[in-house]
Amino acid sequence: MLDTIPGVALAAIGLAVLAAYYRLRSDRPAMSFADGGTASVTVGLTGTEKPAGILRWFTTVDHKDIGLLYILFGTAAALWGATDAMMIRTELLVPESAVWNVETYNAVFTTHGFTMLFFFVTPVFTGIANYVLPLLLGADDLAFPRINAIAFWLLPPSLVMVRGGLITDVIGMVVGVLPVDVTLFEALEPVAMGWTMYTPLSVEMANPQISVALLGLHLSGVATTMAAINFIVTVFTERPPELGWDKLDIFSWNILVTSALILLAFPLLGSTLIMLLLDRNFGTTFFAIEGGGPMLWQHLFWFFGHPEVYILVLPAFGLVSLILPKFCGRRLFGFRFIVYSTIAIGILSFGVWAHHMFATGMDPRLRASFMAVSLAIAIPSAIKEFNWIATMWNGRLRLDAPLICIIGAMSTFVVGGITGVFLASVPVDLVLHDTHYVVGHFHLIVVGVIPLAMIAASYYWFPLITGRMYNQRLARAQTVLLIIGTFVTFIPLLILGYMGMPRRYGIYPTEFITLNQIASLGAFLLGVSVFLWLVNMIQSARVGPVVRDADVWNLKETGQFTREWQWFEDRLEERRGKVEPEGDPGSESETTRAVDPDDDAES
Ligand code: HEM
Ligand SMILES: [Cu+2]
Repeated sequence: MLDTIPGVALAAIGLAVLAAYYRLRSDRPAMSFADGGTASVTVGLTGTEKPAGILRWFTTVDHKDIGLLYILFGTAAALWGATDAMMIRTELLVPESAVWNVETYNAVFTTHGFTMLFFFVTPVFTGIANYVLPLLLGADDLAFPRINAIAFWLLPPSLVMVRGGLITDVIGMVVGVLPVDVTLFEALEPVAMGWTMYTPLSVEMANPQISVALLGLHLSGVATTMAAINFIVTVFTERPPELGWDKLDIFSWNILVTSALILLAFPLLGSTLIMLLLDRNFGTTFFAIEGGGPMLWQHLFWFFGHPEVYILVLPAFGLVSLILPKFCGRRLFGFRFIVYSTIAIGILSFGVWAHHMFATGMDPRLRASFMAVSLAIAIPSAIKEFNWIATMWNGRLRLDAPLICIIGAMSTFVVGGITGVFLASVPVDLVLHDTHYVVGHFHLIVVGVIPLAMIAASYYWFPLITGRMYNQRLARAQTVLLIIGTFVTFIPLLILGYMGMPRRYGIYPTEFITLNQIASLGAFLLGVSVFLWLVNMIQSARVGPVVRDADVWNLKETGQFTREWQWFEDRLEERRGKVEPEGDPGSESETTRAVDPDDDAES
């Protein structure tokens, strides 16, 4: 008792100092960057106040800039994770371990998973939401612009920590030619435990880089949670009064539900990672046999892990629901039911985690109940699919690149989703668990639905973001190639799984060779397709034809010219000098200029 008193006193003094500091701060005249979304209204915060050049990107708190940073970061991470994927598929071209050694193979599928799930999918969706959600709501910015910036800037260091082993390996090799001690670099090997980090393996592997990676994942979880809180508060507090819940657009609805899932799931992952760190470094026994045992890890991990798969996919569903009607010339069929199904998926997703553990020898009665809930979650998913199809029914379809992406996403979701329903059935899962069937199932979604929805968004909003148009023929060809590549890569994996090929092995019996080679061919098609997308985006952002009419997609005709496009139109008109720019007289000189992609985020 006695020794706690100084601690409590210290804490009290600390709090008092903090309180005094904030009192003082709040007495000062209003800061130009108040953490409220109203900053731009009250102080006329325009782009001209941003520092020029590269400094702008390091100091920005503008949601559009941060959105672009997120998208760039996520794309870069995706390319890194895709390099891993190409390495995996190259090794699997031949049955023996001929290309990489087994350790490298194990490391590569581990970092592939981490990079794609934590540093590609969620950051890119956060970026898209950052850019368009305030525009869709009619808000000036997110509720906490600075927290937004902090959340983003935590991601690059966490990626470096998670992938550290490879980086230190390369540094070690380069520095190793000089007469210096490289033991530290060599000690940190790439992690090779699988993205699910199952104990006891993850506790007992000596590689210290594992602990660094766990800290990196923890940090990325903090960043993701901060972004989620920001979105939740924004949707609740930054909506204009006339925008009721029934009028909230479908993408914002999906981001709201996704953020709620993040808020409930990621802190749990964070605590679980800390327990693993303690077990590894401080002799605790959370996951030791005499403690909670390896099953405790699996329960905690999958209680996060299953909601995580919906955290990944719900924003994609949001984009499909938002973009699809624009190219069908009709309103989204069953808007309400799509919202309800999103919420239902969100709730149910916390009740199915043990379907990842059917093969562990858990109580059969528990297994049965998890099977029932897992089968039930297919219902809201199917409701979405039916509503999308009904939206297209009798619509006037315009097969522009965004719609082709969306149709592709709907198709891959049918196969990806239904294969999941099979897995949810205990007797089937006992046969297929840990085979390539599971890999095929989830990749049809994480490579089919998710990137296709992102690319649909990129083709849909590219003119709004850059003020320029891309090469539409190339875009259509790229999308078709991506859809073909997805099926060519992952349908063979489903069959390989049925044939009994286990996942996470770099070596396999020769009877599996043909299907593996087809899958690798598909993966290279995917690579080509992504390359074409990249070329189109970069080249068009630089020299694509300038957009002069904001109604790029003829949305006015069908009454679907939504807020973000209205914002774009206002901005174009402002630039043309039809409308006096508000507030800052400094921007008057810009009014006669054509749309310049370099100042896309200025007004
Ligand atoms: C239609 C609803 C779905 C059902 C019923 C379902 C069911 C399942 C089941 C039972 C497993 C475990 C298989 C095993 O390891 O033996 C599984 C694995 C997986 N599913 Fe699904 N799934 C569904 C949708 C999704 C979606 C939408 C995603 C992704 C966005 C997804 C991603 C995954 C992933 C990543 C794994 C593998 C995790 C791992 O072991 O590394 N699933 N699914
Ligand atoms: Cu699951």
